Amino acid sequence: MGAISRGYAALAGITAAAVAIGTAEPVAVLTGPRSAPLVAVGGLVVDTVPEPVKQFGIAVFGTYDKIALLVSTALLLAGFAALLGVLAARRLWFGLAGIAALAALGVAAALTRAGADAADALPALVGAALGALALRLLLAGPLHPDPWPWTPPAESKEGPLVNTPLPTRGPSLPPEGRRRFLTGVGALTGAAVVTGLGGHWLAGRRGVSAARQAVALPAPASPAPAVPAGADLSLSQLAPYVSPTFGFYRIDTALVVPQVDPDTWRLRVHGRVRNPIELSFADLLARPMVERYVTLACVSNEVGGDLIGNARWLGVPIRELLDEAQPEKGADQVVGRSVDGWTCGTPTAVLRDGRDALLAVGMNGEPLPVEHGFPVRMVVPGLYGYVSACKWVTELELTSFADFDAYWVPRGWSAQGPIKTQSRIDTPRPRNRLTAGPVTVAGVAWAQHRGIRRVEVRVDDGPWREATLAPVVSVDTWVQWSWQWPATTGEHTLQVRATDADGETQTERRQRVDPDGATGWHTVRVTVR
Ligand SMILES: Nc1nc2c(c(=O)[nH]1)N[C@H]1C(S)=C(S)[C@@H](COP(=O)(O)O)O[C@H]1N2
Ligand SMILES: [Mo]
Repeated sequence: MGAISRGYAALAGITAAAVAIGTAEPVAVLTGPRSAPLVAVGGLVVDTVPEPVKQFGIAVFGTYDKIALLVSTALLLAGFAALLGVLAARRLWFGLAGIAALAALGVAAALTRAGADAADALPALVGAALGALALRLLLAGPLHPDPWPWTPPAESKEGPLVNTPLPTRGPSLPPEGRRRFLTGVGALTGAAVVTGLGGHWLAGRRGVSAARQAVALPAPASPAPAVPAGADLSLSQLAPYVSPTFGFYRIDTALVVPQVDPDTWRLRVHGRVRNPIELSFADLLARPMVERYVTLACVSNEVGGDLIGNARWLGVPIRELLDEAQPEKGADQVVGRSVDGWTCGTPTAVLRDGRDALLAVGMNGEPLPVEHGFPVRMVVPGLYGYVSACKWVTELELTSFADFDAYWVPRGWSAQGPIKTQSRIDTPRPRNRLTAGPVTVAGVAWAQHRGIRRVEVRVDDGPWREATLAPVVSVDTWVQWSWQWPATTGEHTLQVRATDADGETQTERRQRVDPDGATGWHTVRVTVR
């Protein structure tokens, strides 16, 4: 074969990678979206990268961290594939060995995911085989731009040739050869995109949104108390008292949302119990349901952050299931385990102390949205989500804190995660145009399961002024507060602090979100003209 330019060789490598990734997708329709190589490798990265790197990623990309991860994985792969193409143009087996190494990574990633079986190796294997085929076609087969082998002219009998022509590089390839190669690249990439998107679409159709639509939630035996008039101050920049389901913050390690069929879903309550239980979704729905407003909060919420939301949850008290299962003495931890292997560890005592800890099936009057844990999740008032709010939950295992570390604990987060008292200024915001005169300062404050007694605001390190608290449904939700500020022209600093019902005022000391939640007073700088 004639030599081709590096650019062409790199293009061949990238095309082969696209074919591998794209053709793996339809295979993953059969074996599940988490076995698709890009997602499997991304998931492995999520579970294994050091915590500071992940924090950096979240800080930089915010809630787009997952897309950012997939895109950067894809870009890294493209770079590697380009290099492989260049190597393969010299020796085809270099490229094939590189593809085999990538396939091994994809297989390893797919097989080490929770609940994986041998079939999960298929997408990476099929993709790699077709990617290798594409590489061969482009670099050592009929799509090569110069398929007529260039062979050095035999030494003439008349003596050594002096002006032996050197092999031509890319630019002087026959034009019909270039056309053939580039058409091949285009066709293969097109096929990769079509199978990739098609497979992705099919996988989506195999999702559980239809099953979710079909769920008829029972009426609660114990309905939620009505939201008192005035609980919501209805200010434009202030978070509503009940957070709309669409837009409710979402935090989890799942690169693809687990699709759990309620017909095959099972919950096992097992481990250190005298009486293990197993429930189907129908069994769960047949039990008396409780409906409660509970404000969920993420330990990764920065001071002033919005990883918090209040919803009306419908579900079965976890306490009742534990009473039936009869935990053994010393089983001080209940490990909630998701279908994707994620775990959280909740103190058994907290789940049995009478608070409304729920195995929830409904959110704001509808079945749980798939990304919020359909068909069943845990909701525990007073604890951060990472130690209590297991989505797509399928097991409650009784164990002890000494015997088992849940997902985030070996990654540097505290095993115990009670929510810290916090408050936030929602209005005004730094860029608002303010004019001198009365300005409404308002926000939310929370100390779930203890309740908020007092919220205070101060301006420019002046005296603390007590804000007015709006009524709440219960101590398990946040509260809206407001204060009328007689604003004067100039730059000002607004600060807020809350005191919980135990009389404990939130500390001024700034602490990072890890290991057990941020502290400090939310501070907003504004300009009044
Ligand atoms: N299966 C699973 N459940 C999970 C998580 C997760 O990563 N996987 N994250 C937890 C965390 S850290 C939080 S804050 C809450 C967020 O719940 P939401 O996404 O419904 O707001 O879910 C919790 N439940
Ligand atoms: Mo969280």
